[in-house]
Amino acid sequence: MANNDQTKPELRTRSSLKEIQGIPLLEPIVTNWDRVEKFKAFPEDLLIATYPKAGTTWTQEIVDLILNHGDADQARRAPTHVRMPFLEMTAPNPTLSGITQLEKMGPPRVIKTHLPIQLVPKTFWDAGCKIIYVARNAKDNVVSYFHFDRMNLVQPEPGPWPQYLHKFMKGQLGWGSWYEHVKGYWRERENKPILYLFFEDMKKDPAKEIRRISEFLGQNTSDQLIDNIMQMTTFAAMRENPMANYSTIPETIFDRQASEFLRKGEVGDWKNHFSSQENKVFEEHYNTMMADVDIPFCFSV
Ligand code: PPS
Repeated sequence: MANNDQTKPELRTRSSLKEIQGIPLLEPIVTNWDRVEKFKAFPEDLLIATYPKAGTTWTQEIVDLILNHGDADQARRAPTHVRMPFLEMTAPNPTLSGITQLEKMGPPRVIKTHLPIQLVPKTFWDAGCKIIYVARNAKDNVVSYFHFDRMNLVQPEPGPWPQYLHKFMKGQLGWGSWYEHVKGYWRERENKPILYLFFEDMKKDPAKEIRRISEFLGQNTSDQLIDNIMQMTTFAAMRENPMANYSTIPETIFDRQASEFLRKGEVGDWKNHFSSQENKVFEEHYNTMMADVDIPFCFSV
């Protein structure tokens, strides 16, 4: 359809959600689910798994720099989603279709996924692939997701904030329940090769978390290199880096007038969004949902 309003990008049709094993996913992902199920992992592949908006891109950049020994030019060889494809994502544009990209790549591949642990294709476990899981506190996570859904014209319409928060609590957003997502990987972290990280720890002491990632990947990274990688992956540095800030995604998909992809990158921004009543209701529900685990989430630093 022609776009008569020159001030706004032409709106793409937002996807609806369909379910796989009770988990809501974008409809094109569900339509092409057999490709995800049949995917073949190499033992050298690394999976970076997160609930959406938990710090995926940041972790991807750190990993790519570690594997490339801090070579900034090498890490700028292509945008994030081309260097480290998004496994389950399917789109008409082949560079945005994870499996189409991955099938052209040899090992070792760094792969992004938002799938909850029970939907991770069995091939990753059979091949013994390492997995880095990043979790972010629920309140900041839902705020970040809300702004992302405002700007990503492929995601379902977020609607007003109060209803959006309700949907998050009910597990009705894309990729399902945050609560079950973080718990699923937490419970398996000692049985499987999973490094479980927290966004808030990365903010508090990035050098320490970069070192943990490096050791998990079996890399011998010097203190100097850790420091360089830390400088190259600050929020400010990544926001300026066109190969790490998703600025190559067209405005017809990412409406940057609505929000930036690298929006604030803070811990505690939820305080600017939750009313005191919302916070009270959320915490009661949170305590019930998280009563069966003791995951040390931190809501401010
Ligand atoms: S996605 O679409 O699920 O892959 O998004 P994801 O990358 O997981 O999450 C995006 C949020 O992470 C913030 N971000 C950072 N914070 C601090 N430092 C660095 N380097 C960094 N890079 C990305 C990004 O700003 C999003 O959070 P919000 O709170 O919306 O700003």
